[in-house]
Amino acid sequence: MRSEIVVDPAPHPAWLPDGALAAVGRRRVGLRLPELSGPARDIPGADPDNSAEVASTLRAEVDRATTAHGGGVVDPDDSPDLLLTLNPDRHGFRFVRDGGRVTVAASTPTALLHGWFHVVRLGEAAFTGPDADERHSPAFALRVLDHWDNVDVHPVMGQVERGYSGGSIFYADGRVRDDLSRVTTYARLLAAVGIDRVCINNVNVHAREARLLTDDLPDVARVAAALRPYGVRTHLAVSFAAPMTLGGLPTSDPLDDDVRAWWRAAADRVWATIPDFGGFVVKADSEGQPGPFAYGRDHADGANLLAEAVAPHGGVVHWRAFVYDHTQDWRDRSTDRARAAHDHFAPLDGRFADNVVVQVKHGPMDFQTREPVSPVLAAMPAARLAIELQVTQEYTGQQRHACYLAPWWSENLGFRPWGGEGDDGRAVRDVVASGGIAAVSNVGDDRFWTGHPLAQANLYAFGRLAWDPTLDPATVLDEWVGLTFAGPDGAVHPRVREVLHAVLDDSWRTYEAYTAPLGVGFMVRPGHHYGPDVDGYEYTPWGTYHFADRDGIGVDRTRATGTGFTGQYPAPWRDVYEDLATCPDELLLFFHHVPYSHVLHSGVTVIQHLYDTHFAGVERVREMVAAWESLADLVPAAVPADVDARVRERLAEQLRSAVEWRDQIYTYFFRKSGIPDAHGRTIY
Ligand code: GCW
Repeated sequence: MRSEIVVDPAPHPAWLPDGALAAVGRRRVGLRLPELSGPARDIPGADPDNSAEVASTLRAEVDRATTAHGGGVVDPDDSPDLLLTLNPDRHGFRFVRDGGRVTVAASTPTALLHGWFHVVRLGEAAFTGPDADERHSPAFALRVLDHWDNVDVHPVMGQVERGYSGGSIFYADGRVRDDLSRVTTYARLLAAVGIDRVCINNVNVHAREARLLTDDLPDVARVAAALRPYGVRTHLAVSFAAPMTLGGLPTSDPLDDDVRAWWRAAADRVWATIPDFGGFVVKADSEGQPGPFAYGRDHADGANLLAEAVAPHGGVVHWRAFVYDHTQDWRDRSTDRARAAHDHFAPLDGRFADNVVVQVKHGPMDFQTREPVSPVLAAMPAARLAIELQVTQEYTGQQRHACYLAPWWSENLGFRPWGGEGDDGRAVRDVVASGGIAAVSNVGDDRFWTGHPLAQANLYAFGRLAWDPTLDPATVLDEWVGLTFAGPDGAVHPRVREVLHAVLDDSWRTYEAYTAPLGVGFMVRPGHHYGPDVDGYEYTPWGTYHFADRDGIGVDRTRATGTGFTGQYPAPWRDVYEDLATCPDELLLFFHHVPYSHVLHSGVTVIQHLYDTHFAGVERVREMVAAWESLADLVPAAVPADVDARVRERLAEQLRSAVEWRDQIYTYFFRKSGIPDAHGRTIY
């Protein structure tokens, strides 16, 4: 039955198959959009919201849905089932249901488009149920997806750095693609979850990519034009050394007048070409990227230089706080990479211009499966901070493993840096309200967009949490299933729903169970970061060590005897993490070096926990495989055959890899410690 799989060459519809629009498409829809001026690009700067263009997208969306499903576009005064109307209103959109009729009102076409997709997401439920009057607006003003895409194929990192979904949707053959229709389809998917900004090139800006800012600006304008119909604005990652490498100046010193003038002129040209351009993203003095340190300046000097250049255009600068010494001597026990971002940035609080957003990775290390929340997020009250997440699964299975990350992100966003009592009980999501949220995209030119079809759920969830970080990850997953697996009539087979929850709800904890234990992190193969290698990074310059010896494991980051990292947290966490008695089990080895015999709060020893979780993790992967297998009779009626084939192939690899992780970790730590497993399982 499954042997003949016909693969559709068109990109997979992800969460917008035609069936997902059945409920709205069956209705009589009215649009009240006053005449809007011509496309913004004809009148530079005249209409940064691109009202006319997005409004015509909205009309086309309504036409497409109603034509497909038998509804129609009707006069807005002829009692439509759904009325979409532009109204001077506040931020976001208003949703009113009155006797089963729905009105969505917003002040801009982009907000109205988000409102339209809100109704799409609700499906039939939008039109049933009690009368309602709700306001919806995004929790974060800035919601950005960062692409680590290279124009040229990089000899080590390839077309997309940490990309696991084929090539780039923006670039091929060393240039911006001629056909950018797929970029517009991407923008549509993003609009459906409320994302409205995309940075289109890698933060590691190589020589070729640097030129996007100058010579290639017309091509960047084409990308911006492809994103614009869905209200998505374009950002560029730029090189701090650009005044020298592109401008021929003798310096990039942020306090040099010629350098300042160069950046102002560069920004003027960008906005003259792309009036709705968003801003610049910068990785400076990090992993070999140039930065202000070369001139004895600091990151505030560097960020403010660019901020000054983009300010006249209403632009923003996302300045990354991912700054640490990647040429560390592993023998040097006093240097702690976890401390670096706080050491560099906390003292600069108060010095960043208003249009600088300091973009902070969620954890102090590097997108690990488990880390504490970065203390920088609690240390810069005067700055606009953004939290940076990684949708691309560099350290979480590289889209070969199913690993639904929303529960992890949700924990980070809901974390209370002051413990819930101090500072009005604010959570990370409140701290970053003005700076927003950014994430590294997991999208490429793969048919399924994300390599693993189920990794689409991560992109969807990022968008939804960027809009409302209080959403429950299981509910978000349910929305994603409801849209993605909608049949032509909009319905999803209940078993598909059940199975996807069974496979994905706990998949992040499952991944954690069979990989590096108790927050210690890494243990991955150096370079590509896939698969286990316990000592892969142990004697390297990267600062990512576990310090396992025959007696114990973990990094002592206490104030009492370690690197003092715990002291970067405000109370109560500085003390909670410092003390073995209160440090949460899942972060134990991030903060403490303990003997293998140390007894966890859970009642088992560290070594027995490590043995047990690795076996349990593999068993859970087997259950995931079995759960997916149970859908076989629903292929292709309720699960497309090509999706099924790809998921099976990935699950088989996940199981193989999980077994490899289990056997290496288990064997390594038995050999190291000599402590037998209480359950006497096979050791190699
Ligand atoms: O996680 C690390 C990655 C690098 C990446 C870097 C960063 C773009 O291994 O590939 O570089 O983070 O966030 O800058």
